Amino acid sequence: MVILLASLALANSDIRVPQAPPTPVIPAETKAQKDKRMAWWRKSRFGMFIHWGLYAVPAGAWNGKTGYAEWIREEAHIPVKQYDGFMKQFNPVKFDAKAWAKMAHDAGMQYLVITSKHHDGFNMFDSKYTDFKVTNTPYHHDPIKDLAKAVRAEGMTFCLYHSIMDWHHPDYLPRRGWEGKDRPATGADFTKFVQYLRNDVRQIIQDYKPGVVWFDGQWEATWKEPLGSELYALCRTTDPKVIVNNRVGSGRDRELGDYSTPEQTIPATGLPGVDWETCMTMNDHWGYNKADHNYKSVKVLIHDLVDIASKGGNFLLNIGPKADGTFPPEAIDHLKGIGAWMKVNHDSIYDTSASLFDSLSWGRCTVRSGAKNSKLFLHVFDWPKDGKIVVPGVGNELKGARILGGSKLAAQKSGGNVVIALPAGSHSDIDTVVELTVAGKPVVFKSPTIETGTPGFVSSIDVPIKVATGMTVRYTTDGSPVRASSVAYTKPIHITQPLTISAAGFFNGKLVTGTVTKHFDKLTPWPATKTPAGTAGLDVQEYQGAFNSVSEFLEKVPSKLLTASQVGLDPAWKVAPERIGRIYSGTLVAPKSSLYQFELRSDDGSRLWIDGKVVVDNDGLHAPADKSGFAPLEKGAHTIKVAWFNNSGNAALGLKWTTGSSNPVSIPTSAFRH
Ligand code: FHN
Repeated sequence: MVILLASLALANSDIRVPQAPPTPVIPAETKAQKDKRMAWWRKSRFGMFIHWGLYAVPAGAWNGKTGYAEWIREEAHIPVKQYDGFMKQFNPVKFDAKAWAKMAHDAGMQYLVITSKHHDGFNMFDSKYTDFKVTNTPYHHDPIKDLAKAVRAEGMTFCLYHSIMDWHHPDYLPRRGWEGKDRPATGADFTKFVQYLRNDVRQIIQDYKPGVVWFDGQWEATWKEPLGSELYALCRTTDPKVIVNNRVGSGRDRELGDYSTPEQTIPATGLPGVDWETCMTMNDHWGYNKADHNYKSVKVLIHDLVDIASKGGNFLLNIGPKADGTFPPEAIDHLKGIGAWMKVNHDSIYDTSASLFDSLSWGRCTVRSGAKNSKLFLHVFDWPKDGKIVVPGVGNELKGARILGGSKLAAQKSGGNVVIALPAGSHSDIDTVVELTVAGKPVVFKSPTIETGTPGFVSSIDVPIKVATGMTVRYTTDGSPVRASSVAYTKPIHITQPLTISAAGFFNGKLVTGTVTKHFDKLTPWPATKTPAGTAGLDVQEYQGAFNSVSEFLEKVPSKLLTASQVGLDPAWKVAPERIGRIYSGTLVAPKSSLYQFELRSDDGSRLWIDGKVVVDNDGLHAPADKSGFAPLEKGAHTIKVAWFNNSGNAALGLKWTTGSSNPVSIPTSAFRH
């Protein structure tokens, strides 16, 4: 009997006697308390992400393929015992925690997030709850402990990434779809896994005191509420100061955690009102891939950092170290390049907030607001040809301007703008930062926006102008400058002849914004043909195949011919059809002569022709997305063709139209004839 128990224990090396502490409750917190807890993180703006684990041993290569990284066990279907064999090879003798911390610090990073456990389940720290850990490799040390000390010695905050999904623990469910007999789920008890996860997380917080616990792998069906809330509560009750990202919860139930984590993307307008951090790889992989030399340039990485900061976010930039404990040489080089720029310009990043301008033609803006003085950091990406940058709508008194690390500059008000002459001679081809100091908290008057995307009109158009509250917008329609004596905007401007609208904002009778202009042409409608007798609906040619673009089947022979009442998914389809292409064709009857806006929605790609001209191109492999285009049509019949395909996964197809500023609506079936 004793032998049997011993062998059972060895077989399940992850199992420890799980303690079952009471379910923690999320501690109450006022806004002021949360602001205090988040303060260091919000000021930091820039951190290093590190994905390091057993997957660095194969370094992305397996069975002749070289495109893998931290997902290699799943993607290459490596049986768990074979993958565990990498433990015997993991011996990062060149690992130098101080060197890693110094490289991060010198690059201008303020915090560092490293994987304590990724999806493969391997603990990169000395866990008390599993033998599948780094201290059981030939290395024997705990690199997390060493790195935590080194990072703090550099004055940075040490943080940990911990995956909820676990491809190793015998009680984690679901198994990988391909694992079958290799790892049967028989006897797996997910509640025991949850206890293991909680024990491990409590240990990493207690032993390493991370500033952030960065959860991930939260998307599988077994991880559902209240597990996320309870894990968040466990973190916050274990260390009330700890910050937890939003991937602690499945996201299906509600946004849990303290900040959002867009990945490999920068939200177009940031995420106003919430804390957020974009995480991004330097090349194409999170974990080390020895074949991946496709690194973004230092210029792109600095522009990403500035763009993110100008939208009020943090940038978490990833390194995937090698199995020997060194950074890839390209990563080292890029960190140095970023560090050289940060050495001069870090004041325009740390402790700044989002730009107050909608857009700036020459670059970005970050802001440090103060009661007495405020600083607008003007990031000049594109050096203006006339050597001047125009900053629209600044309402403050100007206190001075200078180039960070350089000379003073002359800044002057011109109408509602500030114009700053930049020095002649050489300048950074990445980002020259002008520090503009203004009196008091920054006041920026948003320029009015001419709210129509149409290129013109057929008979007439009513042009709305969006006005920021408290301002008066005045405009001209003859291209002349806008003055305090110009006409005040009170309702959409009705135009029947080609002209240019110029508009600007006034406050207390003074011009306080830049001037926006838009020209409207009178368009000749595409001639209609006589509406054919035909019947309602469209002809459809259907094609089979895994397409990546509509152009792959346009000239092909269709596998099926049918008809459809409109441009859209077949109502008979209960599930999204895959590996399919279609061409809908026939006549579209325009009820009046006008400029038509068409909105084409599709997943995957699509394209719309009217009278043989491409009006909307929404081609390519993508999730459901809308694209619009315009066509001036005479009343009557026009030819229409829509090509669409779905490669795999979800599908979507729809076509809407409008002739004015109202939202597009589905085209009635009566408008189609074939
Ligand atoms: O699956 C992981 C992936 O390996 C990597 O860790 C990224 C980084 O945020 N997160 C998941 C993919 O979203």
